[in-house]
Amino acid sequence: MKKLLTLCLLVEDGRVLLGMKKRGFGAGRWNGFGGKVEPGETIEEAAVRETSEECGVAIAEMERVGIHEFEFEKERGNILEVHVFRVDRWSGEPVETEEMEPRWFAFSDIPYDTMWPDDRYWLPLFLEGKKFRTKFLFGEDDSVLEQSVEESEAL
Ligand code: 6U4
Repeated sequence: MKKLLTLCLLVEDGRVLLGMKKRGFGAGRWNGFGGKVEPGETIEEAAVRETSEECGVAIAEMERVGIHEFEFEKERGNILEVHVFRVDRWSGEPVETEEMEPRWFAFSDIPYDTMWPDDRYWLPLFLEGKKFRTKFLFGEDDSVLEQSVEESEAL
């Protein structure tokens, strides 16, 4: 079984916007904005909706830059396919919501220790403007058991 999710990272002047997830899946970690694609919705529509719900900004321009396949050892065969978007233009200022507290981070000051453990493997590629496909297998405490990260123009 495969579940589709989105992950949006706003980028401006050598900084990236992350949100501290306040509840639900991934709570306590800095992450991009996003969530599940709902029935009847395109992946892009889901990315726009979730970013608006989670930090109040309306995306005007974005590009798909990566696709992750996440699998958890406890639930083999259940794949989370996460589509990653770099957001280059938007309207509105990021605001705190019930779900997320947004904050800008310099590319040189990414809080990897309080992020999903896979992020340190692929976020550097994102910050270099590269496109990528990844696969991660997570074990106990979301540790990374297996990983593959490939640069890929074809998404
Ligand atoms: P709802 O249904 O809103 O309660 P929620 O608990 O908010 O769900 P969800 O599914 O909306 O979570 O969003 C999960 C978000 O976390 C998506 O943007 C994808 C992202 N994500 C999930 N696993 C990740 C991982 N291993 N590394 C990462 N982001 C991940 O960087």
